[in-house]
Amino acid sequence: MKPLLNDKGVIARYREFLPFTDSTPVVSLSEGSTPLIHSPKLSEKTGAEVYLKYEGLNPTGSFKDRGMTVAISKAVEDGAHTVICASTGNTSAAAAAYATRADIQCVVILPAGKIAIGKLAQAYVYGAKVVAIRGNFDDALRIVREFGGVEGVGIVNSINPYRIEGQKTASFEIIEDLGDAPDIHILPVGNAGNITAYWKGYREFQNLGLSTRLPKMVGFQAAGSAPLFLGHPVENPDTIATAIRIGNPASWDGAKNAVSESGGCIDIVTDTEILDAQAWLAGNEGIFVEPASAASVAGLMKCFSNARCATCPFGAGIRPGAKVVLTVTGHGLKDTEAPVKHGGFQPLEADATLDSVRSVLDKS
Ligand code: AN7
Repeated sequence: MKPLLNDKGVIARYREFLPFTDSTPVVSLSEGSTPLIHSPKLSEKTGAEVYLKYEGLNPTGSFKDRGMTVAISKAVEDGAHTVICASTGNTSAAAAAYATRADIQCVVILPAGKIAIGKLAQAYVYGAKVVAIRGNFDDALRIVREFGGVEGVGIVNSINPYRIEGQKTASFEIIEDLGDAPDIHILPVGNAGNITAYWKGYREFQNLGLSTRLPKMVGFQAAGSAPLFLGHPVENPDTIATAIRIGNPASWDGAKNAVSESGGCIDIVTDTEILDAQAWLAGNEGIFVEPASAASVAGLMKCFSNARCATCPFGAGIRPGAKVVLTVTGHGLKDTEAPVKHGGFQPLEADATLDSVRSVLDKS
């Protein structure tokens, strides 16, 4: 039988831009190459040309797979028998899947009671050891850092630079799809690894002459978990968007640099704006993303409303026709409780006859 070709995935596509040698093993689930979907209704609403980078279509349902394929491959190369991470849910899902793929152990440290059920299920079914701590994500990451010196144990949070290396490939894909970098890139910010990675990717392709410009980087935090916006750590972060319920981001400096070097900003959206944007996107564009991801969409809408912040880097606003890319970071199916409750959904009830079904439909 012919060996399976490993010709898909972030490492296969972008190996020359990653810290790989010929002997680095490749642990991949064919992640990346996600669609950049034009959004006619967001474009119409804003006058900009809006695209969604739909990262929920990665193998474990979030952008974390891009960084994890690189981090786990390097961990295997370095002889790790176990990887460990703190997580609000998506990092742990990705770490568990890629560790299993590599035949190594995975330990995940999670804030008890604050992980969406779909993500928790992923950690279990992919075979991780799950430890729920009485504390928040920031406590979990502190504990993981304390594992740093243990022989054979690799940390796969985004404090591991290989995670950032993998995640920067999303910028490469966007440049290749659009033919150049967009004018503005909007994304949700939690631990701030992703905004750091995107900025790195955009700069690298520009330095290589593969794009001619750099986008302004605009990050949105949840109003109850907004340390970067406030300029200081938040001790008890809270938001319905549990993925970004983070009070002391590890890549604080990376986010600050991305924003100041690009001329962008960090702003906030409320939980209600997040849930409204999530429902709007699903109901208008047929794209279901998790609450944290909807922060991008809520943010774009805010940029075009009167609530736009006084220090808006775009002055009078984003110019008509500007190319705007929103990263929607995770799939909506990971966390269905909040949107179902928010929507107050109830089926129409009918007897099991055509007449009864037609009659309730007519009345609705
Ligand atoms: C869907 O899984 O931190 O600013 O532990 O899951 O790079 O942290 C998740 C973060 C946005 C924020 N959208 O990205 C974790 C974790 C979703 C996320 C973010 C996360 P960063």
